[in-house]
Amino acid sequence: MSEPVAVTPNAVSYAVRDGIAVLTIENPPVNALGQAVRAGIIAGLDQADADASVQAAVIIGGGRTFIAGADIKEFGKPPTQPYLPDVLKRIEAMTKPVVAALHGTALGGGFEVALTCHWRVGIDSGQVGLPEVKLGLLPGSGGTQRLPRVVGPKVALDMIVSGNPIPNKKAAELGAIDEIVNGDLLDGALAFAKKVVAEKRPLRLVRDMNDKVSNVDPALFADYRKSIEKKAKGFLGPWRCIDAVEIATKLPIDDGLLKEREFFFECMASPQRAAQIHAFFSEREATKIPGLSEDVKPKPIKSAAVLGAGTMGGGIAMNFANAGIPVKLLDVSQEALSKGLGTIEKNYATSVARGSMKQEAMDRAMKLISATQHFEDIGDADIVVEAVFEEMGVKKDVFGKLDKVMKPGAVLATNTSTLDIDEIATSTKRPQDVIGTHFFSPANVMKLLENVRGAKSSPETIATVMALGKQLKKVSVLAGNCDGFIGNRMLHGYLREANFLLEEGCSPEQIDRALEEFGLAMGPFRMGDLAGLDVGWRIRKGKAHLRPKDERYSRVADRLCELGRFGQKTGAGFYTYEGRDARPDPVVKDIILEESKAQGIERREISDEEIVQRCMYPLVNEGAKILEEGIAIRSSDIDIVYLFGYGFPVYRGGPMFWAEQIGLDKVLATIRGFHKTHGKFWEPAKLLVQRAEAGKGWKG
Ligand code: T1G
Repeated sequence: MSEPVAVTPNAVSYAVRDGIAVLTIENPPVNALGQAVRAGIIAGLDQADADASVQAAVIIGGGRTFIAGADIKEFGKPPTQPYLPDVLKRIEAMTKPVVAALHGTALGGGFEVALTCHWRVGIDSGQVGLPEVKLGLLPGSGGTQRLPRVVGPKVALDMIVSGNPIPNKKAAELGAIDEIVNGDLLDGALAFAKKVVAEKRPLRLVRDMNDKVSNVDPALFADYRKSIEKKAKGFLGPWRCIDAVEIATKLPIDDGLLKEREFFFECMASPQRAAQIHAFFSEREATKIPGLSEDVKPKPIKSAAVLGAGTMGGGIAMNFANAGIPVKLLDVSQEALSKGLGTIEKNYATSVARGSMKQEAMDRAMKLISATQHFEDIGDADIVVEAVFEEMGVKKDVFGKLDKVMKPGAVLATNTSTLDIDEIATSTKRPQDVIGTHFFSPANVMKLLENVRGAKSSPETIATVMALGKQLKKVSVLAGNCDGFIGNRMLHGYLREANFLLEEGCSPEQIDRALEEFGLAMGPFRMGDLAGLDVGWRIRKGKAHLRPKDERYSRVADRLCELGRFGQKTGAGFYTYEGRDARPDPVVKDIILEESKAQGIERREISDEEIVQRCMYPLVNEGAKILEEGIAIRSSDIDIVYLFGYGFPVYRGGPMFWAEQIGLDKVLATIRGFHKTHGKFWEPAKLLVQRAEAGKGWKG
């Protein structure tokens, strides 16, 4: 092979091996299609075309992956030439075969480059996909027009609307990859290119494959739109993805490409794209902990224990098993253990029945979960996560026992959702090993892991639980220690205002509907009925003595609980239930009217806009205080907590980002209005005032 020559510095190198040009993309970490890469591919293809000794070309990714997409960091900035469509046009104009060699994650524009090449080979372990919809976009460089021509419109819809990648093996079965290479990928790609040349195969372009996009039943798209109605509500991208794929079955490809580009720019200009890309980078930013130096190494977690075989404990144990980590579930009650293991097995069986998990994966996971009633059986675990009753006395007693049995250096984690980590740590002789790892229910489903540092949690312990989050495929955020940490602390204001609005004139269904229209997965009252109203009731009763006598307080939820109406689990809460079907209940309406009267409140018509502001702005105001106090490291961490733990719509980017898009000055003005009308709860956060009056966002 000739010495690789950098066609464009740090982007694409060019070499010739046995008459085949090899273009290697060198743009770590993921070979994103930045300007230099785009220019380098064109330059390399020009060189290959012009060199009579070159018979074909291979495009391959250097490092760990093929091209993983456009350079997202370029979005929102003025586009620079050559544009990606120019690169694709150059590939299609090649007079010699071009073979894409795929490994790692060939995603977005990367997969679009591959689909434009004449042939595609890949190694088994790689994946291909078009994840643009997750960024508020759609494949904007031919993906919606070429993929249906290769795999058919139905599979293309599944891939493009979900944004989920598929393994190269599956792609080969579907015809999107021509050969799976065993052994060295480059050798395989070169051999394939030589074979194509030797067989004098005519150059095959996807654009000329029209069989699979001809005579397609239009019902496919109507049905598809119906199938995503609930999940895609409020989003723009998924609907444009369907429109674009439908176009591929109606127009010649060049017209289709123009239409796709139009949809792409529409999505690119949408605030949803800005929000979803904010979420993409924020999720990664959240793992960066200032002050945690590079040389602090996380402790390896090769074994775990979970204390408490209840709903949370069982779900947490499943997370470890799913990550291939053996886990011991400890509960002093055999009955609780049997029930817990039964629930775990049922959860897995449901996933297998749904097709989201293979039976062998379930069997593997179940084998990794063992049960015990004895503390001494868990002492050798690298981490123990406590998930017992949410009461400080019980927690401290359990941590005292853990302090005695766990091996030195084991991480002692608590799943508490609000209690003081430092106080729990006082019941051990090793506060440096104590930390909060707050999972969200259902723990085996919700992605958020809110890690909570105690005053004495060591850097190593912090680094270990942050790395554990990645191992468990969670999205981790580090919070400081305060009542409610980040998420639940912000939730107080949200729930307080929702209940006040009931007394001021709203019904539970009006508030739930307004907030679900806003984009929340579930409104506060349906959510309360689902989670169980007794949980909050117990916490409020525990804090009643702290509440100033003159402080406004809504008794609606307490009165429901006093009637034994805890929500779905008792068949009635804010709604009555036939199965999961929630129906408004006149009993609740009467209680609300009585409470309005008791509070001397004149009920009034309340707009959906006021409902959204009254319920969402407390998140922003409390978020600003959390930032001020250093409980959250950055505003985007707060967004991540709400996106991954509380069902905040990702197309709004999270409460803090959403407030910035409205304008902090406008948000502050409304909060000041509420402060005048509704009193002290609406005292604007100092940081909000400071940033709004400076005309700035949260950063910079
Ligand atoms: N552009 C710029 N930076 C990117 C990037 C991208 N496409 N993908 C990842 N990074 C950065 C990331 O921010 C992080 O930076 C580092 O790379 C490692 O990422 C035209 C318009 C590829 C599966 O949506 O899904 O093509 O924090 O921590 O866990 O139609 O990154 O180190 O500074 O995630 O191994 C479509 C997005 C773009 C793929 C690797 N492509 N990336 O996961 O590493 S739009 C995507 C991922 C497009 C076309 C359209 C993942 C990954 P830092 P990481 P990872």
